[in-house]
Amino acid sequence: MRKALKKVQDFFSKKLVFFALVIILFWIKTYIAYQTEFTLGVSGTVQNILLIVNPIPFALILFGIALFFRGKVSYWIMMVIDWIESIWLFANILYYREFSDFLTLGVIKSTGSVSNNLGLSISKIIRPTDFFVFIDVVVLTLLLITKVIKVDKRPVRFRQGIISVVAGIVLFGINLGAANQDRPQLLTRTFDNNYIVKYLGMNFYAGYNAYQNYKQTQTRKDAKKEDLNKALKFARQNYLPPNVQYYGKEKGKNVFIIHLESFQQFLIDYKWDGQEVTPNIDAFYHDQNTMSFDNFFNQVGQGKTSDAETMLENSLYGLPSGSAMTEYGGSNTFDAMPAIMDQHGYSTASFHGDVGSFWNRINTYKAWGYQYFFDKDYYTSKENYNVGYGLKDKIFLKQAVNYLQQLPQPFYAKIITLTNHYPYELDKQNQSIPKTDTGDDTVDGYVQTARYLDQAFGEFINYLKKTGLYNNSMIVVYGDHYGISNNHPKAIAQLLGKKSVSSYDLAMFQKVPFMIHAPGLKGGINHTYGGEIDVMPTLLDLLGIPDKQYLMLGQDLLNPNHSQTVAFRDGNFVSPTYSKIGSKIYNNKGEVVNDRLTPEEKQWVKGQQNYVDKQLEISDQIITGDLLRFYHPKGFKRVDKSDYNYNYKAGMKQLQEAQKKHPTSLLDQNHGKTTVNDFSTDAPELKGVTNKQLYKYYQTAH
Ligand code: GP9
Ligand code: MN
Repeated sequence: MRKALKKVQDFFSKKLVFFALVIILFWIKTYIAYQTEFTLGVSGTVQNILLIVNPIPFALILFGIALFFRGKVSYWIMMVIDWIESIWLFANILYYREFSDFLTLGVIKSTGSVSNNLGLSISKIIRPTDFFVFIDVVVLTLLLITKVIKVDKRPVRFRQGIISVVAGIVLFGINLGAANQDRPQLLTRTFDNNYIVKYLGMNFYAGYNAYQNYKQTQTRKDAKKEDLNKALKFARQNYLPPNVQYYGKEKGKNVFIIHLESFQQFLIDYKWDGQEVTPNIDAFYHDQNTMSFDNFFNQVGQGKTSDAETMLENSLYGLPSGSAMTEYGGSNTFDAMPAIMDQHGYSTASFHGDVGSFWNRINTYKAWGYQYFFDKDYYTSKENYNVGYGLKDKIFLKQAVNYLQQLPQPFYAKIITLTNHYPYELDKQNQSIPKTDTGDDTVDGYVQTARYLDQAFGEFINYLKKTGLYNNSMIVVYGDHYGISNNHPKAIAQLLGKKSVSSYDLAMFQKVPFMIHAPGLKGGINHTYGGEIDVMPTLLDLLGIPDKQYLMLGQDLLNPNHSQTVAFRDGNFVSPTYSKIGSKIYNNKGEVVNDRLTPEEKQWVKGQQNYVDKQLEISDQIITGDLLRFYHPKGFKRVDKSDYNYNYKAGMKQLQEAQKKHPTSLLDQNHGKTTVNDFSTDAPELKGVTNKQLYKYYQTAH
């Protein structure tokens, strides 16, 4: 018996065996944490394999360092690394539980941890089982201290270290390749910290985040107050006073921002298979109280939805690459629309059926001053309630109204739909129009999901009509960006009934709907050229909120002097007369006119290009330099991020208290009787499902 024990002891006292043991234990616990502590949204074989494999490469590299050292030192290096790793894992588990996101260096370093109330609530977050991540390090450390495991004193064999580190690097290369295959542009577009961890692991995430943080700190450090002054000068030069005809017309009304995912202007009145594809949105577009713009362009870059949100609520552009929300949303200062509305007596809320971490909304919204963020955690979600990124629109909206009815009025509510998203998949029972027949698989489903979105929109508008919200709200509806990318010119041509499409056609294909509906607002089609950057000043003017003091790069679309040159994120632009795409200049018939322009016209194009370049450059400086931290707009109170907590319980508590303080919610007006039954849906998934089963928090306040 003793002999056998001694044999075991000898075995584990070999350095390589101990090394392997450390790595295997580290690997297992990381994987357990992945599965039990984080919601990474893993689906499909590739993602599942990557999740298993991804802790290994960096473990080999980091622990491999120890193999270059001899005796005790080598062991202690392994243990120190293991402790650091375990603490990092532990800290993330706690942070994630409260904030549904991974820790960032910004949070740790800056006032972040304090301002996120982390210190205060740690005792509430922690669970005894969390300490499982320390079991292996504690045991291994004890075994070493008590010399049960003996230190292998043989000389260093460098080959071992080299093999471990090189194997780690090669494995990481393979991991990264496979990840990029499954989710192209994973790192350049910076979607979500969950994605980085899911695909590349906690260690890579730590390094990546440190790098991003370094980049941010550098540009931030270099930024000066003078840069702000330059930006202010530009904004003031381009500022347009409101149009008196519209100023304050919608003052005090509830505001809806309805975000139609991937919805393009060409879908308006579009017919396929002899049917209108989106009859509800079309009717809304043509309503006599809807002001509809038919030359309104999306201006997003890689940040897609997040860029659209950034523009709409800050009148600042997204970044040339990546997403401003993911890269700067958690650390920057903003003077955003929700905060402004809040300071004018509004409740502010964003509703979305995806996890809160996507596009870093959960952090960015705090900086923008959203009081509530009703993300996926607030809704009942079953397997068949979801498609793609999250809840199907009908099921999402049907549940969203439960929170909407509780918001003290007036409110500013942003409703972000999701189902009409690439790759436009929809289960059979929800399809109500045949696919198009271009033969391009990623295009042909578009009309089906657009139809689904349209029906969901229709159901929501019916709810607003039934409950009376329709009559005391300004309803803004817009498409965030293209649904069919320029990589499908043939299919696009077919959909548009053309032989082929030119670069000019593709630029025009970037139009998305922008509509403002309010009772009493004179409707009609407005042909002004404009884009997402212009929404904020337009809405503030309609709401009668003075906005001259804000640093906005867009202009009120309702001012007749509105600059109609619309910038794209890549520096191209379109306008009612001449458009510049790449090196070509087009007239409004889509003809290339580089050689036909008069010197004056050439000068004009050059002037517009300067304006566009300047606008984009200043926007980038504002964001990468965090310039708004130097700025204090008159009458605006800076947002304190620690005032916000979007976690379900905190949110519900806040909502209940708000209703007590301001009993002006729809629910209050309805004497506490829920209005959720006013939302009728034909969602097949909800057939026979009772309110009690569906609503996560049924009849909360009363
Ligand atoms: C995810 C959703 C989609 O939450 O908003 O973002 P997108 O891919 O369109 O940028
Ligand atoms: Mn989108």
